[in-house]
Amino acid sequence: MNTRLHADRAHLQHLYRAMLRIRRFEARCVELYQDRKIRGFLHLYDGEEAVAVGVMEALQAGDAVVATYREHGQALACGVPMDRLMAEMLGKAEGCCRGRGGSMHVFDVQRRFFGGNAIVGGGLPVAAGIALADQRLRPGAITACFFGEGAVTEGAFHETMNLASIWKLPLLFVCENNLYAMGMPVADAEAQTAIHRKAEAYRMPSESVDGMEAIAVEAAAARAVEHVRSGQGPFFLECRTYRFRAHSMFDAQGYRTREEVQAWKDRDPLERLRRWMLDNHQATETQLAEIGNAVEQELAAAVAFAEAGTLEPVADLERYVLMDTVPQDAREGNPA
Ligand SMILES: Cc1ncc(C[n+]2csc(CCOP(=O)(O)OP(=O)(O)O)c2C)c(N)n1
Repeated sequence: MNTRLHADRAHLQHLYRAMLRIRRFEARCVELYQDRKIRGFLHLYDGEEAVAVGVMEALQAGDAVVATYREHGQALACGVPMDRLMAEMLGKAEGCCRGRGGSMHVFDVQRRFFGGNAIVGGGLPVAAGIALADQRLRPGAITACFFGEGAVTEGAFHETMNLASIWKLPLLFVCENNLYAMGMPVADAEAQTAIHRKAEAYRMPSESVDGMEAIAVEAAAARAVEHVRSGQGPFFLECRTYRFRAHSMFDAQGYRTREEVQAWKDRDPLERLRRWMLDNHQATETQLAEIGNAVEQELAAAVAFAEAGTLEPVADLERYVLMDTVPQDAREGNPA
């Protein structure tokens, strides 16, 4: 906990608020899902909030972020407004992707938040492309790419690591190692379970950090970002974390014991930070209650905004579909 001593109380409270926004947003999503207002898949980030919040604190405006289908936390921490995100969850035209992305494909070009990707490992080559473009067109900007440890079994991961290293791309790899890829324990899928050591094969520096502690993640991410931004090439940051809920909304969770889940819940990043701030006089119960109230108000307004939003007519279904831009000849299979 030493690193925390270097952070001032306003910053600690800011981190707490950022994590609480994510936790409460998703808890409300569960209710909306049960009310069948959110449809499709819903992968929650419960327990992993310190990773998105800690890493995002180390980034700066103009940096790019690529995430996975478990990306509500990154989207909120990256600055996607909560009301636009909630409208997106409900499939409304007021959503950040006009309701066409939904939970798994949140996107916000203005904030350089480039998804949201349903394909495991799919964001990695995209992130390399963005980093390559930035290296030439926006010197100083870096890309942070979040992915689960399940993605490191994909070929795309190794191809991206290799090219990122060779081309010294301004790319921060952030592996959210929550120990399971759906029901697959990491030890059953990986010969090398110390995931950050994968970077050695690509001569890339790496670090493994306690992903249940926002300040520790922020400190490690700051070191990593400094390396990447200085032009020395990519960095691999493994954050050891845990998802408190099922993989998606429901699974039998036969792959882990209740005791294991409880042991990780005892390390809840929100509760740990709350307790630490109180014990060390970095916040009062009243201040924390005020933060909680403000988050509840923001959330209530976001839900009201989303519920009052518009469902686009079915006739508009093909609008924005790339196929519309393909010339008629090509569509019919005629060579151009
Ligand atoms: C290429 C590909 N293969 C398989 C799947 C099915 N799938 C969805 S999530 C998932 C597990 C991924 O685990 P991990 O990358 O560790 O992320 P986590 O869900 O733990 O955040 C799998 C195998 C997929 N979406 N894409």
